[in-house]
Amino acid sequence: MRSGQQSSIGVTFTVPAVNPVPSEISISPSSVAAGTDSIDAWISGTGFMTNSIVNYDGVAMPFTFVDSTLLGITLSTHDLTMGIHPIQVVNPVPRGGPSRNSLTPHIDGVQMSWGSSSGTIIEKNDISIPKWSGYCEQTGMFNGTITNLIIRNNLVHDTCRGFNFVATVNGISIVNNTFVNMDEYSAELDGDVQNPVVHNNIYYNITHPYVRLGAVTTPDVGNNLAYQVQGSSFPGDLWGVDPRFMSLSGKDFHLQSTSPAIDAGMSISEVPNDYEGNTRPKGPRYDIGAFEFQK
Ligand SMILES: [Ca+2]
Repeated sequence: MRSGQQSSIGVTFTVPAVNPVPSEISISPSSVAAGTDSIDAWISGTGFMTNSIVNYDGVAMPFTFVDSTLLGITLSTHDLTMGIHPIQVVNPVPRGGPSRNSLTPHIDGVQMSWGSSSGTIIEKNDISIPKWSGYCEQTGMFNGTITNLIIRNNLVHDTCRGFNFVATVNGISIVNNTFVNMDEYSAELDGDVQNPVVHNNIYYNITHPYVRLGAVTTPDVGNNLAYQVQGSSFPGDLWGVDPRFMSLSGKDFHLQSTSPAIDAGMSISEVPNDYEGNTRPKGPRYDIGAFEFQK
């Protein structure tokens, strides 16, 4: 070999840039109330790219790229059904791939949060939020300061968790509702709850006691009908008595003519009618549950 006399052909070996694996840390807001028409939501994380894919419920959707740590999406009524909606960000190859963690924002049946309210009535809703992939969803979430809330004539069924209070509450009436097939309490009264009233409700197949009383002052609970419910009775309860719905499997929670809930309720001036607007009482006394039996 004669050193220094040979030249080599130049070869370029390119190492391609590798896309990051995205990571999602949070979404804001993480939950909204059912019935919301449209909302802008923001996904925070790392490794986002202009040509990332954002999957919502497993389907790619348009998004706004702010920077590698923030993406925006717009959710419409079509997207905002009750329950859980997984969100995952996927980056293109080379490498890239799906985010290591995916977000599970959710829709509660009802939300009253982070403010103050007085004189609110929640009525005539049909709330059903089946457990999704082991996640226990809430019928309702209540924060803030709440005065004189009435929850009446609602149907809550096939839902994991009930009305959940982590609030300062003075005056709440949960009256003449029908709760069916729930995995947890129909109501959890935590926070600072004064003067709660729980009357005239039907509880059917609840795998917990029908109400959990946390830091509660002067509760007035009783005269409800409970069937296949854990725990023990409150004063005046019809305990272990089948309410005889028209069709449990068909989700028809009207009462049969032989129902023991008929004329078994207390008179409650806060409940002048039923789920369908029929005047209460029909017959001599109030019925228990969301439907007043119509002869
Ligand atoms: Ca009646």
